[in-house]
Amino acid sequence: MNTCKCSKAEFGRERSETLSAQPEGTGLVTIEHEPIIGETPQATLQSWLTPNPLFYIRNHYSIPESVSQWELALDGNVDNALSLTLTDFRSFPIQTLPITLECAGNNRSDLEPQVPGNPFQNGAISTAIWAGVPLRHLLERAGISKGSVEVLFEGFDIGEPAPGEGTQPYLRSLPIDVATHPDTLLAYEMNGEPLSREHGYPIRLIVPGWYGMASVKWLRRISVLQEPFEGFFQTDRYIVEGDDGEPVPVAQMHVKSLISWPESNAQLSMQSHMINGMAWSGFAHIAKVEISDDGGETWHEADLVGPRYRYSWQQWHFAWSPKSAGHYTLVARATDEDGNTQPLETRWNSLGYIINGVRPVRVEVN
Ligand SMILES: Nc1nc2c(c(=O)[nH]1)N[C@H]1C(S)=C(S)[C@@H](COP(=O)(O)O)O[C@H]1N2
Ligand SMILES: [Mo]
Repeated sequence: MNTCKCSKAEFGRERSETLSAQPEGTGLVTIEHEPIIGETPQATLQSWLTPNPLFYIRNHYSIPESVSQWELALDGNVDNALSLTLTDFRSFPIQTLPITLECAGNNRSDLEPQVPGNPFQNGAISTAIWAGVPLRHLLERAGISKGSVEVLFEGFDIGEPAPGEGTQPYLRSLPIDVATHPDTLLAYEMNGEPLSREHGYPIRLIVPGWYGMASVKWLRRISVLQEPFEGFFQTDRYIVEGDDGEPVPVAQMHVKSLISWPESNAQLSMQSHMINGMAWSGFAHIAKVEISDDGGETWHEADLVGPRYRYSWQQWHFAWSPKSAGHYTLVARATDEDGNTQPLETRWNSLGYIINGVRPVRVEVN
């Protein structure tokens, strides 16, 4: 019996047309329209790779107008300053890596008491295969001079970060050892496609393992510094208070997991269900994920499944057979190979960063 009117090939074409007809960002859960900020929908968090149109977007300023005559300056404390075109980039070595980006403010809306800032749920995280040139290759070409401590990255986007701060580009720096790490990329491709405007066309920085704020989009200038950079997004934002009250910069992603399925308030039947989700850490591979169906009283180890890479999240699943009808509180807890375990409670901080406490998912079985 042939009830389908379309051949497989036609179906494929139809699908790709639907996908490309969708402007980037429209399938996201909108947090803000201008500048555009959106998170990945819950249903898409089941996919190890995030489709480009559903990759979360976080911008501080409006997306810069399309950059004609783009050139990237590499200057500062270097032996030979460089000016690079896109054609130059095509002649450099290419490195391709699957890398998870998580916004430092992901899950901010879970904090109690509430804090200001984008009220993200758990979708300010996505994974793509990034391709580009190791930054180190260009820094070696330019030659880092003696006395250098950091590398500063400037985006083409400009605005006033807070009232009274004055108009300035998005600026972030990295310590020299992170900048020269072989996996720190100047990326121009995302899942096999050129970067879209939303995600930093033509070139962006990708700092594997770090929260998203480090991965500067729309790069215009890279400068080697002899002093630590103290700009707004380095010292006023993306810091948390340490135990001694001193500000600690936000850097690597802390160990964390999420339950992709089931969703909160799901009604489930009395049978076996495959609970699934993701786990990640900027410090090391994931060692284990544990699941509890009683809000954290007892724990059971989940199976780690799918691809296993250093900088991308780890998929996991757990076959769960509820013993009786009723309400359950499911929680997942990840541990990485450095021995870091996801805390049961997030450490509250006033700017709402590094929110990695376990997140209960309440379901009803009947
Ligand atoms: N130039 C520039 N780069 C930027 C930002 C920005 O506002 N401007 N936002 C940063 C933050 S906070 C995050 S979480 C990531 C988000 O990258 P995405 O929008 O491609 O997901 O970009 C980072 N790079
Ligand atoms: Mo972010």
